[in-house]
Amino acid sequence: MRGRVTDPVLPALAWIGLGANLGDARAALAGAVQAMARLPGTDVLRVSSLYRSAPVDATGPDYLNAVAALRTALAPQALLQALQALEQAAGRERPYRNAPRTLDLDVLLYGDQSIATPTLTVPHPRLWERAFVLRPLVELRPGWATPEQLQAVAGQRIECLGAW
Ligand code: A4P
Ligand code: MG
Repeated sequence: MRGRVTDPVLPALAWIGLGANLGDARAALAGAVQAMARLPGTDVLRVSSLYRSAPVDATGPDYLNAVAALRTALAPQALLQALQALEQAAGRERPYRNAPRTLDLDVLLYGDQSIATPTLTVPHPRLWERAFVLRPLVELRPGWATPEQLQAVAGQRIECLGAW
């Protein structure tokens, strides 16, 4: 039977944004990469360099950020739930919006899907406003963002720390 046209082709290529600015952020991000590789039907294909970035629309310590490319047989909502379980396991608390966090895992892109549900919006709606997303994404996918898009976030402080 033919699927609906909106059904994703599985496995799909999903791009995940990783961030943390509480506790041992580097260990949290490295642990998340290992944990994502253990998710059902999921391979971690590539991981960007580690980046240190100033909080955007937020307060608190500098963040560590990175982007990972997954090949996954998890459907988008199942992937989101799996990532949220990893956030919880890392001690994530949500006292207020954009609060400092031990681990944040956002679905940036999922294949070529556009998803707008109450719990999942893909592409991530603030992706293009954030150097901490665009810089590592473009490291893995050169040319994915236009020079104008990169210029728009050039005022945000971010430093590539290189290999993990
Ligand atoms: N949700 C909807 N779409 C998605 C998606 N594509 N991926 C829903 C993940 N979650 C998605 O998320 C809140 C709700 O968004 C979830 O229940 C989910 O159903 P959350 O993880 O509890 O909170 P959040 O990540 O703070 O929310 P949000 O709105 O994604 O925050 P932003 O806009 O990503 O901002 N500065 C630096 N330098 N580095 C950072 O990593 N992060 C933020 C968070 C702010 N400033 C930052 C950084
Ligand atoms: Mg999040």
